[in-house]
Amino acid sequence: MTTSLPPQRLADLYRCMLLNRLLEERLVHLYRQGKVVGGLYRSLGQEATSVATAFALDEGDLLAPLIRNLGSVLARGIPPRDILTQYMARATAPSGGKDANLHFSVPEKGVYSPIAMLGTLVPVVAGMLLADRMQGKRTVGMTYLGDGGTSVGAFHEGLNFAAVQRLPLVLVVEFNGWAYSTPYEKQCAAATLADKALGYGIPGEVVDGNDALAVYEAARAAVNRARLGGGPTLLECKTYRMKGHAEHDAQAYVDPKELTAWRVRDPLARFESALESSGAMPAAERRRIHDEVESQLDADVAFAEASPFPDPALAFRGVYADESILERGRAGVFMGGL
Ligand SMILES: Cc1ncc(C[n+]2csc(CCOP(=O)(O)OP(=O)(O)O)c2C)c(N)n1
Ligand SMILES: [Mg+2]
Repeated sequence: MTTSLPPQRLADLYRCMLLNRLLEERLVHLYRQGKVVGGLYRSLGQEATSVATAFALDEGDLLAPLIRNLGSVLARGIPPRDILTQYMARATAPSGGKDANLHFSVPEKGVYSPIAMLGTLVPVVAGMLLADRMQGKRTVGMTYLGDGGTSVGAFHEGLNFAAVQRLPLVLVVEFNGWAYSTPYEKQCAAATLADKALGYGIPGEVVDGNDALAVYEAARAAVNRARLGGGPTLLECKTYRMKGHAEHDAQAYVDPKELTAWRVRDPLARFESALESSGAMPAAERRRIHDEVESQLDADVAFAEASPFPDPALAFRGVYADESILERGRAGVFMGGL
C-alpha cells in the first residue's frame, strides 16, 4: 500500500467511508419503516469515489455534490444527524425540512446543494469559481456528474467555459455503468468519458474508482494543479452502481453476474484488506472505529426521530429572496448589485 496520507488522515478516510456505508444502512431501515420522505439514492460500491475525492480538497474549497455523493458531504464535515434529518424532512435539518436528501447548502463549510437538472452544476460551479477568482480567492471547486449526465448540453458548455477561463475546477465523472436503467453503450459512443476532456484542451484521467487511495492521489493531483493555475481536470472514476437508481428500483434489468463480479471489488473491503496487509491499521483499531460510528449513529437516529416536522406556517419563508436580501442587493453588497 502506497499513500501520501499521514496515519491520522488515513484513519479519517477509513472512518468516513465506513460512516458512508453504515449511515446508508440506517437510512434503508428508516426508508422501509416509511420514515424517509422521498427517494433514497444509494452509493453502495461507490463510497471510495465520493469520499476520497472530497478528501483531496482543502479548507475553504468548494464542493457541489449530486444526490449519490453522500460520502463527499460527510468528508467535508457535515454530521450524519444533518443527513438523517434531511432524509426525514425534520425541522432540525439544514433545509429546515423544506427539501430532502442532499438538497441543502452549508456555505460555511463550502458545501452547496445538488441541482436536479443534471449537468447544470458544471457551469454553476464554474461561475462560482470565476467570482471567487475575481475577489482574489484561491478556491478550488469540485463537482460530480454521472456517466449519463455527461450527455447533456450543460456539461459541455460548462466544461468549455471552465477550460477557456482556466478555472480551478475538478470535475469528477462517476462511471457506474448505468443511468437509471440505460447502460453506457446506449447513451455514449466514447471509449472512455475521460476522452471528452481532450476536446476542451484539459487533462482527462481515468482512475479505479473502487481504490480509495488511488482515487485520493488522482484527486489531490488535480486539486494541486487547479490551485496552481493549471485549470480544470476531468477525473473519471470507474466504479459500479451496486443498487438500483434508488431504493424503489429493484434493478431487474441488471445481470446478476455483473453484480457478483463487482462485489469482489467492494471499495470498503479492499481498503480494509490493504490496511490489514500493510499493517497500517490492525483489525482491533478498525473494530474500535466501527463501534464508535455505530454509537454515533444510534444517537443521531434517535435525535432525528425525536425531531419535529416543520411548522406549516413557515412553508413560504425563505423560498424567495426576502427583504433583507433585496436590501443588501440594493446596497451593492453582491457583485453587480441587483
Ligand atoms: C437534464 C436531466 N435529464 C434527466 C434527468 C432525470 N434523471 C435523474 S437521474 C438520471 C440518471 C443519471 O445517471 P448518471 O448521470 O449516470 O448518474 P447515476 O444515477 O448513475 O449516479 C436521470 C436520467 C435529470 N435529472 N436531468
Ligand atoms: Mg451512472
